[in-house]
Amino acid sequence: MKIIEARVIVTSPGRNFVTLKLTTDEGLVGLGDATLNGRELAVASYLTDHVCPLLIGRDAGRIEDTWNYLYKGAYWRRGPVTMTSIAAVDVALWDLKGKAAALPVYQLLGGRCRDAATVYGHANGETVDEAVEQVGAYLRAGYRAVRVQAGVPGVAGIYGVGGHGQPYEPAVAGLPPETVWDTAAYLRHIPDLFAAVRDKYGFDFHLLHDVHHRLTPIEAARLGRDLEPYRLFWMEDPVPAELQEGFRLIRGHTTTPIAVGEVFNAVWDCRQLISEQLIDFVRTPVSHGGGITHLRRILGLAELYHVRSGFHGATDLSPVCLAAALHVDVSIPNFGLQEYMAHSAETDEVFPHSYRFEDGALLAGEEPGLGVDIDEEAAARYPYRAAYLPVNRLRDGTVHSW
Ligand code: GCO
Ligand code: MG
Repeated sequence: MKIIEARVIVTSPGRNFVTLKLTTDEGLVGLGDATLNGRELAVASYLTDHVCPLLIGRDAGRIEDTWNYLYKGAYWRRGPVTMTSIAAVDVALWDLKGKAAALPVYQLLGGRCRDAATVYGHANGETVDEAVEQVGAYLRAGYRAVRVQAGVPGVAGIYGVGGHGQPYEPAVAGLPPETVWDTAAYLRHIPDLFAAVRDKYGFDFHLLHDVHHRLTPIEAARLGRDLEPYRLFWMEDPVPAELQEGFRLIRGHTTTPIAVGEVFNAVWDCRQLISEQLIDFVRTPVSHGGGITHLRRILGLAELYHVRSGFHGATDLSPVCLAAALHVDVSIPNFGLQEYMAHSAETDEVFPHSYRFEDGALLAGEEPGLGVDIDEEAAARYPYRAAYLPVNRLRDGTVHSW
């Protein structure tokens, strides 16, 4: 089975998505998600200008070989643009292999280890009361794990809060907005948020929190300790993770589990974190981590060190990526938890899919391949709009991690 066409589709049904579509001489179509929030067109160009021409005439069945061809063949290694592009090709090839075999992708990955992937939803609020109320809504909807974010008094535009009960969407149309950050106020406020949630709903479900790369290791150690009474499932991205040994300091002070990796794109970004057992969950998404092929390598290493999966699943990863994540989730032995933010109705219209939410979990679906399609007519109705993630500053104007 040979690839005869490789095309990139950019669409913005509420937010931007980049999709690679491969067609074979047998008339089968494979899809890969190539969305990199705020840098979408760089990946679109990398694929269109430098990768698609290399795919024409290639045997669609040679997934591992194609991965190595694109990774080693570029000479320049890693980086989010390169690895997102390689991931899109890899995922589209797995989709094609499934369709050619008339099997859902998880069957090609060794078959089911579990029926469905337990997910966590996002509760948020400007105030503690609003956030607590939203946690209740998720529990009533059947979720067994909930991430909670809340506004911090005096700190406007904080990460993870949609405002007035709205779902949270980080990218903003136009040029990047700026937000303000106050570490001391945050560290004082967040333990009260979790005290209020546990006080109202008890301990019979999982709670999570995303620090979003804003603390130093010793500050993160303090927060991890202060949150211990509330038994979090994980504290996410407590510090920027370029300095992997920095996590030793956090680890030495707290038993709150740590999840890291949504900005990683290769096993080399987390090799030390995993092999020194400095983290508990790895969050690298299929679409930024070199696809199903490379992500399975990361999870294979992680399994040796008792590290489990916790794949990124924000709305800036398309339904194609979410479906691919689910096929990995149900087929690996060391699954932890899957993030799930439901996409908008417009996004679901552009990407019809067979995965579905049931009883706090997502079912991967039984269709051959990934079980996601793209409606190109609908996609054409939503042209690309420039949109960026915010830039963050301390009160004195210093640029800080967002
Ligand atoms: C998460 C993430 C997102 C990211 C977003 C950036 O845990 O879901 O931190 O909210 O900020 O995906 O594009
Ligand atoms: Mg996060």
